[in-house]
Amino acid sequence: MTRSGQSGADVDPLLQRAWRLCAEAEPLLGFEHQRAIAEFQRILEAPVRAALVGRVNSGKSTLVNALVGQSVAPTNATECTRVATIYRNGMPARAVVAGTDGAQATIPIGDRLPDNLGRPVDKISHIDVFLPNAALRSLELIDTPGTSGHGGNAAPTTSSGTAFMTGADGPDVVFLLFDGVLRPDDLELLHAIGANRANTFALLSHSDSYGSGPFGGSDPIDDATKKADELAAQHRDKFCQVVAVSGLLGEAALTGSFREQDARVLASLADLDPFELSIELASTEDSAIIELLERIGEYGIVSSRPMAKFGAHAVIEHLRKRSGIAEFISTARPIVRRRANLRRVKNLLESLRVAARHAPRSAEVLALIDAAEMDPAFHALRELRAMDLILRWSPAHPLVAELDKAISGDPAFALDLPVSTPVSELAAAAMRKCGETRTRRLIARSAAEGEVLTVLERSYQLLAMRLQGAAFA
Ligand SMILES: Nc1nc2c(ncn2[C@@H]2O[C@H](COP(=O)(O)OP(=O)(O)OP(=O)(O)O)[C@@H](O)[C@H]2O)c(=O)[nH]1
Ligand SMILES: [Mg+2]
Repeated sequence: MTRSGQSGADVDPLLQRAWRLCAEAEPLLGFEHQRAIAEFQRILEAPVRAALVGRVNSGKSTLVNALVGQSVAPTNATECTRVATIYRNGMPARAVVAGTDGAQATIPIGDRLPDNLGRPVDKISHIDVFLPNAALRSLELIDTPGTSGHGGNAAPTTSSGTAFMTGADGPDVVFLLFDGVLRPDDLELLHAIGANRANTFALLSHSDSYGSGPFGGSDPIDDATKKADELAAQHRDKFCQVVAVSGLLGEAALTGSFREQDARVLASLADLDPFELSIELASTEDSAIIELLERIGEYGIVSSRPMAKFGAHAVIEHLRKRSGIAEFISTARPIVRRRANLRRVKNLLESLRVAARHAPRSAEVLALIDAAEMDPAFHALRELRAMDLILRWSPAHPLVAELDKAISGDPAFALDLPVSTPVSELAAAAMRKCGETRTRRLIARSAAEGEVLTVLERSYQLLAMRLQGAAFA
């Protein structure tokens, strides 16, 4: 497993078991399914794909640039991205333009995807952009045209419709960028691309200009962060996380575009009081200040003025922290990977069951699938079903958060303990949780709650067994 960025002991047991199932099923399925099995295995090990969706100007392409660490995606204050574009690791840097007629044309790219793609946008299905880029090895990004644009399309695609986003190569996870208000077309879009709570992350974008902005009484990013927490509680049934981010600050900090001369321009504004500064920024004709405004916005200027005298590195570190992107990636990365693995294994099981129906040794293949489903490594699929059940019954139920933690596959997170907790203590805590969950199950208030607690009791039991094994290894 190399392309997925996972190797050796890091490989999710869920994927290892799925691989074994493929290997066991292949000889029983017959020659005509060999290619399909190879394809299943390719998908299991492929990097995670995240689609960035949202309205025009919500900041999708800016966030792509921040995540890639290179300003490769064109951005603009007016409707900009017209074609779904997949950013992936590969050499040499190039864009492969896939036409709606099936034709493909390769164009070399420099720092940024060119405006001229060689054919009209309505004749393009999508673009594959390859960049030699470490960040893209484990996470591929699909930048999409905004909804509610002039094209009036509710789908993040051009003429290819949503099919491109729902096939086997479609996204594993969805990052929805929004301003905090969930509109009917956002929901329509999420539905059309098959997004669900398990794989949808909501990003409250433009956090640096949230609320009353940088000259208001409070810090817009702090306000946006509080708002994101409220939205997470309000939309618990729709998103697995809601996080406030500023793509603009992230792009400036993570692409290396903020330079020493920018820090000097910033330092020249250090002595102005907030009122003078607001006037200066609103009326300036100084091209260096205008460029700085484009690069880091008003909040970037206001909040990083005190760091400017220490040089560009101090400003970059401040912008990086305030953007919320590095933090989002470090907390979301393991969840994203796990959610992708679960989605892929779920699809694999469904496809294998279909293939088994037509196979000469059908009963044996079905028995293999049943055995895999009973395997502790596949218990997370039961947790996912339990999640669907509780969400249908009571989206605000505290068991939703508990299941989220269990599904993560991360023992410390699942047990609400610090990451530094010794394995033996984690094992003891898992045993205790198992006992407590049994007691809770006995007094469950509904069949749904009882079913979820049965699944969770098994989750803690399996976790305890795994940790005990690790403690004695
Ligand atoms: N202040 C601020 N501006 C941002 C932020 N993210 C993006 N912008 C600006 O908003 C405008 C739109 O950004 P894009 O990244 O092009 O938005 P998009 O969602 O890709 O737009 P479409 O491709 O048209 O759908 C640009 O002028 C960006 O500089 C942010 O976090 N804060
Ligand atoms: Mg865009």
